[in-house]
Amino acid sequence: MPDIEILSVANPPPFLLEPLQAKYIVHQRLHETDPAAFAKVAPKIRAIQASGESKVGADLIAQLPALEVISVMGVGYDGIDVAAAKAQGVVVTHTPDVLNDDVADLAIALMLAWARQIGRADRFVRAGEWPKGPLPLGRKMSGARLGIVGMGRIGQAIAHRASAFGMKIAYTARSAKPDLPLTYYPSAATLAAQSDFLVLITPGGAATRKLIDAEVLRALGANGCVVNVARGSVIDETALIEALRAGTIAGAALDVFENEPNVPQALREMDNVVLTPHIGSATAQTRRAMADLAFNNLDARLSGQPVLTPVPECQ
Ligand code: 8YV
Repeated sequence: MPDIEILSVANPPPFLLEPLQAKYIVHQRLHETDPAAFAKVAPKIRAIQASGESKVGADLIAQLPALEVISVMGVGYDGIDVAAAKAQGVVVTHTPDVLNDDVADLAIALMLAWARQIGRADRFVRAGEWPKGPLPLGRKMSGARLGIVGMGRIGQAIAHRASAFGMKIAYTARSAKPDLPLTYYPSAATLAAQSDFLVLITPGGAATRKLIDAEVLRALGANGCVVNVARGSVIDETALIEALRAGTIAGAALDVFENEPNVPQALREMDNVVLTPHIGSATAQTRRAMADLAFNNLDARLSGQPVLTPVPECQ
């Protein structure tokens, strides 16, 4: 069998990189580290291995005439130019479903962490503040109004968990889902006006860029908390910082940011904000399941088999 060359544009975990290297010649970020060497192998590259955060633009795709598949280890693929890939006959795959539980768990954890001040309480005890007096009171999450922006698989998993907390759940999405027993609002602003917690779990990309802007934050109001487990691009980060500063909203719990891994200093200094470093799917169990699916998608295509989980545009 001829040696097959692939390009990794991300930094895959060992449990993905090792099986790839066992079967293929893997050029690890060669396009960035050594463009001259990359130009020589580019005509032979048949697959790209990417992550949910990777950027694979039309310019890179155009340099790879033998490319057959872009396999994303992640459910989000907003950094991939799917139209350019399709135009060149390249299939794009991702890893849906296997991460639903973890991302939904984190959304609930962030809401609880913010409402019950877990981070602040932990810092309070460690700093020896307790003997001086009690921590200021937190907020009750059970029974509160939850608005979910995006009602796909993960949105539904969040709703399922939130119902166990007796939350009053509503959502917005591109269209209403009449089979769900939840209240639908046609826009993020109308949903925000009826929410205590506004959880974002909509795909990133041009269609949702800065969807959560100053107007939506005003609608959420002074008692509201915005929780982002989607993409940083979904919030206007400047408007968010301004709203947090001015008390237009009560707080935020954020797992994703506009310019990861850089988090604005203003957010890092605020006490009414909970911050995590994009860990929605970051458990050993789920990352392994994602890696297996990413490998199997890439391998299927290069073996002439149908891929397992193409992105919707490639189905
Ligand atoms: C990861 C993600 O960041 O699935 C996604 O869309 O954002 C994540 O789970 C990542 O792509 C893991 O490789």
